[in-house]
Amino acid sequence: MAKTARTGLVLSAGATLAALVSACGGAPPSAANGTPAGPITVTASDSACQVSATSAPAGNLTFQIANHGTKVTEFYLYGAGDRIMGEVENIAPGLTRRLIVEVADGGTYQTACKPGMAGAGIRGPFTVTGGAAKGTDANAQLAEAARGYARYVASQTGAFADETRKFAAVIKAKDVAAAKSQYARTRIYYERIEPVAAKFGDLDPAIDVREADLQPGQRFTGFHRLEKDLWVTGLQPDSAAIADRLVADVTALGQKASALQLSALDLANGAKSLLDEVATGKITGEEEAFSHTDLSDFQANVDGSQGAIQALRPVLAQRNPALVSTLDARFAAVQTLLDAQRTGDTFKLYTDLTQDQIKKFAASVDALSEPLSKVAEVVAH
Ligand SMILES: [Cu+2]
Repeated sequence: MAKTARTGLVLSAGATLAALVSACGGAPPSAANGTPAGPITVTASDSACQVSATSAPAGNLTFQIANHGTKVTEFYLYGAGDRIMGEVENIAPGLTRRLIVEVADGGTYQTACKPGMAGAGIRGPFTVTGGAAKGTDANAQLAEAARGYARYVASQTGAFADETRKFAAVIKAKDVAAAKSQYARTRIYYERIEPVAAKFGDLDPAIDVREADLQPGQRFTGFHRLEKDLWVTGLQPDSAAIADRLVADVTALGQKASALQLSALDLANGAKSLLDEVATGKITGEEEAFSHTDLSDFQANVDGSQGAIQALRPVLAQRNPALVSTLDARFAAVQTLLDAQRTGDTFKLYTDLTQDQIKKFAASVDALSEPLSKVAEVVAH
């Protein structure tokens, strides 16, 4: 739950983003715009990421990813500086998923599979030929940043709805062990885009309110209510109803998010407010009072912040390259500390951290917050 992020993003409803999002999943590529007939196939395993072509003409690119491995995987197309051009989350073993991504500019890109959904992934070079010359028009760059982030939000809300339905199903089946193991994993998609979610009035509290923050008369619903059921009180007579309501709220969130129009400035503010979330909620262990899975949320907030910055990267690189270098170094420093607390595909519990480790986390987050707070000014200039 964001105590501070509610004012973090100023969003206006509009049709632009909806149109863009549906375009990503829309018409199949045609030979007319120079895109090769048929998708580029990606064969993913636990140790390899075979892509059937390493170049394509600019336009709509279609990747078809088959997961032949044993771990859940993701597929990304990255631009310079790991800007996310498109991604598919959550490809379970045995499944095939499609990614259609519009790449307008020729240049050097990278494909990546992420077995286990962690780390930098298995990378390969990918060249896009032709297309528009690299635009230096400031407004075009800012608009592309907003579009890039819109793609990110759409992929997160989609995966979030899928995972929440699975989480609700095991709650309703009274499978406490399965629900506990899915809890933190389900929440990461929310924590990555929480500043967006926080714009929709009562949805953020309904999905994510903490017990300690309940207002008089406010019903305790959402993830943290189920967290308490799973870890403290045991499943309650209304747990299934709470799970159903959560699915409905998460579905509503996805619909509302797809109709949003974001500006580049929204991205800058959102990136900063996600770090504020880390500082005020995760480093204190307040977010996950019962499960103590705070580091998983911490990682997701950092991912979300970095997602917004990656979308802004071409603008920032042109206007203030030193700021980009500082941001890269400080994101990397936070990530190094987080990586040190990984156990398997999750993290150590908050309650298992030493005071010294918590202090180091706090210092590295402060050090990252400082350059992040300058991004909005650079974007607005
Ligand atoms: Cu939260």
